[in-house]
Amino acid sequence: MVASEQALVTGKQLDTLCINTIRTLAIDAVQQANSGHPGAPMGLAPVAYCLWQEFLRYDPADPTWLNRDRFVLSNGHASMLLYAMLHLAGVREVDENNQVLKELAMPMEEIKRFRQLGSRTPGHPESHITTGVETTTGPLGQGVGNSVGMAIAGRWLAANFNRPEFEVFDYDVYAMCSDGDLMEGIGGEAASLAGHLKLSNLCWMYDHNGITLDGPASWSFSEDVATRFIGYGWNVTRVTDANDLEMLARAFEVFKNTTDRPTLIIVDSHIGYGSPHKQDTNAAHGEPLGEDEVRLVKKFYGWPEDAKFLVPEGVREHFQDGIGKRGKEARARWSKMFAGYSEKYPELAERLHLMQRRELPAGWDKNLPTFPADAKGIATRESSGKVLNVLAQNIPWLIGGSADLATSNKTTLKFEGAGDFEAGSYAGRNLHFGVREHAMGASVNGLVVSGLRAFGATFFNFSDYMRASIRLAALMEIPSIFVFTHDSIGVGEDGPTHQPIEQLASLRAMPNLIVLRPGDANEVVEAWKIIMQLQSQPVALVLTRQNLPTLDRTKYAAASGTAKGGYILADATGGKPDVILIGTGSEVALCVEAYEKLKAEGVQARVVSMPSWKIFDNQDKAYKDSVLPPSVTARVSVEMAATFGWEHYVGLKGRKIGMHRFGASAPLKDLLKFFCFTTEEVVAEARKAIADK
Ligand SMILES: Cc1ncc(C[n+]2csc(CCOP(=O)(O)OP(=O)(O)O)c2C)c(N)n1
Ligand SMILES: [Mg+2]
Repeated sequence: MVASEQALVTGKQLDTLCINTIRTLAIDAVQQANSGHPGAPMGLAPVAYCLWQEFLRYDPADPTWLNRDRFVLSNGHASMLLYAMLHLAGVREVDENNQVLKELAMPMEEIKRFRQLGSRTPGHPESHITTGVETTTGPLGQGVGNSVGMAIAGRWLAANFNRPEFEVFDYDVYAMCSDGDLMEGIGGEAASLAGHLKLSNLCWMYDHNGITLDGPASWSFSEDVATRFIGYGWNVTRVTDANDLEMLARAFEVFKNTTDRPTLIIVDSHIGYGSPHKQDTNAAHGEPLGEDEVRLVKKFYGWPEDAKFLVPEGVREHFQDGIGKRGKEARARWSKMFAGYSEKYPELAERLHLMQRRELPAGWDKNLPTFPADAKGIATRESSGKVLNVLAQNIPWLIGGSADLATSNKTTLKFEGAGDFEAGSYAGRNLHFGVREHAMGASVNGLVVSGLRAFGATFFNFSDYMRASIRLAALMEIPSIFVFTHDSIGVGEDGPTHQPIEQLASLRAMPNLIVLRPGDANEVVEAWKIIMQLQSQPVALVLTRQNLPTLDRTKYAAASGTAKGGYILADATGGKPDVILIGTGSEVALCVEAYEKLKAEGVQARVVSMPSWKIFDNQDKAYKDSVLPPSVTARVSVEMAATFGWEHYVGLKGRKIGMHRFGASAPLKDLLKFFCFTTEEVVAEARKAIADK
């Protein structure tokens, strides 16, 4: 054997050693936790190894590097695969101030604490917990959805920040996914959007292992995925053996050389590779192997059977020589270039700095409108559109779009230079998500984790279609903006299919999501001010289709009270009400009308506008008691939605005017009468509340 052949063999042995280290770390962690999925990491270890070691442009010494390639594990149940990679690559920890620390993001102790309380190794990857996890995955399809937003962000950043001789952004986005990801509707929506936009910086690696949780994939999944993706406009290539590193490398080369479309790499793999039990496609696989089988598998890998959490000598060093060295050099080149860029374009560099810290530019709130009192008024979707257009001019990285309802949602950015984001023309600020609410939600999250402030809009009723993505934004602690218009039976003739009822209550139940339903145009301005200052909470901004009076703020309290979530809008003389009317959104004006009528009849009422329960709940007790004094038990809530939860504010004896059934198709004025959203009704309920107390 000549020397070069010898080196090749040793190299291959080292590759195998590294791959088996990934596998056995996953096996041991799952076994120790007695919970988790070892099979997918065992099958996919060579794919992750080849990608990270040969292609992924990532410096483990700086996981915050702006131009790093992104890796998404959409099949989040294979979380140990990602944790093993983070450990072996030696990725460093980043603190809450975005400072890179000396310590490892994924020390061995954390792998040993897989799935334990307070560990950095939760069952599914959570980006707010673990450095190096780019986005939270687990609900299948979300990760691939995020990856489209990340790829859009990559293209947008390049189009807006790159300058001749300064290629600040040219990163790629890799997403690993499974049968489940591609069965889920969101996966299809996201792939369709990515194909349409010709996002050639996007690569999905599909773990084609022929098995899902219940049994063979063929029980439920038989379409020709390759043909489907070709139909979406993707480049499709295939690796017929997940263990063939050369074939894998060729596939990644194909991706790198494809400049006009996203790439899908279909990888034929064996779940639980090396395990006699796991290769039986009828076997269940979302569980630990069991001690006996762990031994058998380790024997198959040529591994010491008793060793646990073993990282053989040379493995970490090999990663350092591969991804470590490549990443370090790439980042050093980039940093040098970026230093020159910062000198030549200090304003752009500063922008990137602000974006990374989720801060706002100076003057972000300048030129915001104030709306004069107007009885006829303006729909909150309309005033929101005006405010959004001002903010987007002040904040150059505020971008977004609608799921084919921009004209209705009033979210189009119309100022000069706003432009559209289209295939091949990636600088524009208006995204067109098409009728794909779920992929929109996931893409918005992908944009936000990439440093942009992004919004997605649709009818409030269709928030249900993207709820899983909203939930992940809340869990990830990212400030995604979801704009929902047509927020009640106020939709009118479109009828109950389009009239939200339970959406407010259900979104209010979601932890860390801010729900804001402003009551007039000036509350809309205040709502947007709150939204833009959020750094770790997503928002659902809930707006009307129909006009609402713009309240006279010289007569009633200032709209700035919105910042407290709920505030006294109109009060009884001496601040001693007999009854409190609480409304949100379109029902605030109704409460005010009832208040005036009660006042004329000599009844002391107070109106509380409560655009956000959560923000109100976060105020101190003294403030809350001043708005809703415990001694005043005669209370009425008014909201054109399910009343679920209002007892928290009106008390068990309080009265709740709301919707107790689905709506109906009719002109708005008929619906208001039919469902009792009239001044007379509110007055009558207020009187009953006083009588009941
Ligand atoms: C939206 C969603 N539904 C269901 C699950 C539960 N689940 C976890 S893995 C899995 C399917 C496993 O099959 P596949 O996607 O092919 O992954 P593999 O087992 O091959 O790794 C399911 C249904 C989930 N994580 N997300
Ligand atoms: Mg599968």
